[in-house]
Formats: sequence, C-alpha cells, structure tokens
Amino acid sequence: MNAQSRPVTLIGAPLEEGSGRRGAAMGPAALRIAGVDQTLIDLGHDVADIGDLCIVPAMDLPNHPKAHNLRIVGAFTRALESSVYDVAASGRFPLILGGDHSLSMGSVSGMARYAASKGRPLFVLWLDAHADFNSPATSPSGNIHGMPVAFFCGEAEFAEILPKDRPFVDPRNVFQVGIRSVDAREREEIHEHGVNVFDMRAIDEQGIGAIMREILDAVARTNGLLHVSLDVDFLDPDIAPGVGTTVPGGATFREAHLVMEMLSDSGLVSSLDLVELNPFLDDRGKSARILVELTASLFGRRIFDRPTRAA
Ligand code: HAR
Ligand code: MN
Ligand code: MN
Ligand code: MN
Repeated sequence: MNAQSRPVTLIGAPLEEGSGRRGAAMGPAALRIAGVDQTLIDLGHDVADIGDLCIVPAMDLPNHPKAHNLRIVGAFTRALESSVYDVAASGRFPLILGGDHSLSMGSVSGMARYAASKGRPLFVLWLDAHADFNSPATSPSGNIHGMPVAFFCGEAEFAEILPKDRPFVDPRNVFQVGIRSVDAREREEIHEHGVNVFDMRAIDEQGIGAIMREILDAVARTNGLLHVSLDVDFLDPDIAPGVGTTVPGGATFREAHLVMEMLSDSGLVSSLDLVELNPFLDDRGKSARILVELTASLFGRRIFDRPTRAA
C-alpha cells in the first residue's frame, strides 16, 4: 500500500460565482462539518487548515459579457494559483475545498507552475459529468465553471487573469472520466486538442479498473505529477444530489471508490480539488459525506490490503 504520505494542507475556496446559481460557497463549510480534517488525521496524516481564501474582486479585469463574474472568479484564480503553488513548494499536499469548478483555473495553474519548477509533466484526472472545455466564445451559458480545462490548457485566454507565459497543461495529459454532457462546439475543441475522454460508455464497456490502470501507467511512465479534480456530478445524482448540475447515469459509489483506492496505491497524486458541492441542494449532508469517504480512500483507508501488483 502506498497512501499519499506528504502532510496535507486544506485550502477553502468558497467560490460560487463561476456557476449559474448560489450555494457552492457553502461547500468548504459542509466538507469541514462532514469531518474532512479529522478523517485524515485519524488515518495518520499531518493536516493543516489554512481556512478560506478571502478575496476582493479584481477590478483590473473587465466585466465580460460572456464570462460571468470574471472579476470575482479571476481574483480567486490568482489567490488559489499562488496559494496552491506555495503549499506544494513547501512539500505539502494541497487539498482544495470548493467551491464551484472554476476554482480549478487557479489550483491546476498553481500545480502546473510547481511541476514546471521540478521539470516534471503535470497530468490532470478530471472526474466529471462535464468536459469543462468551453471558452467565452463557445460557452452556451457564459458560466466560467464550464471553462477551466480550456483555461489551464492555454486555450481560453479571456483576460489578463494570470500571465500568458505561465506553464500550461498539455491537453494530451488531461484524462476526463465519467463524461456524459458535452456541448457541440466544446466537443470539437476536445477532439482538436487531444484531450483523453473516457465517457460513461467507456466505463461500461472497459470497466473503471482498466481505465485507471491506463491513466496511472501514463503518469508513471513519464515521472509525472497527477492533479485530481473531483466534481460531485461525476457521481450519480441518486447517491450525490448536492450539486447544481446533476446529469443522470453517473458513476456508482463502487466505481468512484475503486478510482480512489487505485489512486492511493499509485502514490502518484500530488493535489486534489473537491468541487461543485452545493449544500443548499444536498440531502442531509449525504453528498458532503460521500466526498469525505472518497477522500479517505485516496488517503489510504482500506477494507483489506492487497498484495502489490507485479510491475
Ligand atoms: N457545459 C455547460 C456550460 O458550459 C455546463 C457546464 C457545467 N459545468 C459544471 N461543471 N457543472 O462540470 O455551461
Ligand atoms: Mn466540472
Ligand atoms: Mn460537472
Ligand atoms: Mn482551440
């Protein structure tokens, strides 16, 4: 067993302005109430909680007609980019408590800068119903939480949020799993840029275990770092209703659980986002608790240990 062994720093990102509705700003509080810190401590980890980011809107950014609340999302992006980079550079594991998925513009950009400083490639595992590869030009909604992947791959530059010469993620190092809702122009962009997509059909046909082995082998082969971004709507809405954008036919608890166990065994994960939890829509804390359960599996909770797989 090779659980993530670095000390963990929790970073709260109470951001909801990237989504089309209110409520995700309560996500960090709900995850703390569900016991994310104590769960990791009980597993033997050193855990620090630096609290919630507190931002003021970035007034140097424009009001963009096709990127709603750009000044707030942009300010969170800057704050998270630097906070995540600093935490990783201090030898700790950044665990970001969201907040809507636009926060990954900052968290992944921070990890991309950290990986570049180490001369290692950054891979991203995107566990989501949505591909989040829109840009203001392609988005049907103008909601920035549908754009973060295009942003950190350098494909959606809509203002001077971060320096344009920052390290980007190679779209071919992005692995999206659980996808079942993609917009027409977004689909073209994904193909054009070589993002690796495992949609629900791929999970049904190949099984989640085979898909995860393929992804983990790609990361291990190149000595990469792996950032995991877990959107609540990756899960089926029956088990995780606390999210604004439910899509039927999502991952089961068992599939998500195996993803986390295999990630844990790999020892390759460098950082984690827990995003899109909307406690206002949840059913008595059910979705918050599932996120904490899955996080525990990533950090080494086991039913029984397994013999390590032959190389
Ligand atoms: N694709 C749609 C849009 O761009 C919906 C995006 C919803 N995104 C999330 N995160 N909920 O995955 O508006
Ligand atoms: Mn998402
Ligand atoms: Mn989603
Ligand atoms: Mn393009």
